[in-house]
Amino acid sequence: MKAIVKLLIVSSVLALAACQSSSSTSPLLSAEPEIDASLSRAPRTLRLLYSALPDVSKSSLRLVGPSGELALRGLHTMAADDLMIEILDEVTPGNYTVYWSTAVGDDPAVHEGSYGFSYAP
Ligand SMILES: [Cu+2]
Repeated sequence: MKAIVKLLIVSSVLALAACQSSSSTSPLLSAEPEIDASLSRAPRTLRLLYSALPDVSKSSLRLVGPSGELALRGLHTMAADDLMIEILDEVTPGNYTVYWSTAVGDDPAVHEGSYGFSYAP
């Protein structure tokens, strides 16, 4: 009985470890505005920080808010393992989702993901 429980614990720990080391792990580390942030001031830029330098030519950012997709301009990297872009449209109160895709470092694989933040002045 106890041996079976131990075996189950060991195998689930191994499954977790395998999952964390897989290449499908998101390279996104953090963002400005922060992931899931509740903002009281409207952001004017988005900056996403990755585990290695993004390839801008393989990257895209989209920002979708309460009235649809916002116009963005000037996707670039500050050469600090980041992507950055200016928000052209007015950020009105509500919930926002940032959609990103990129390839980082020497890995040609394109990763993508999304996260949210909210703005209430
Ligand atoms: Cu910049």
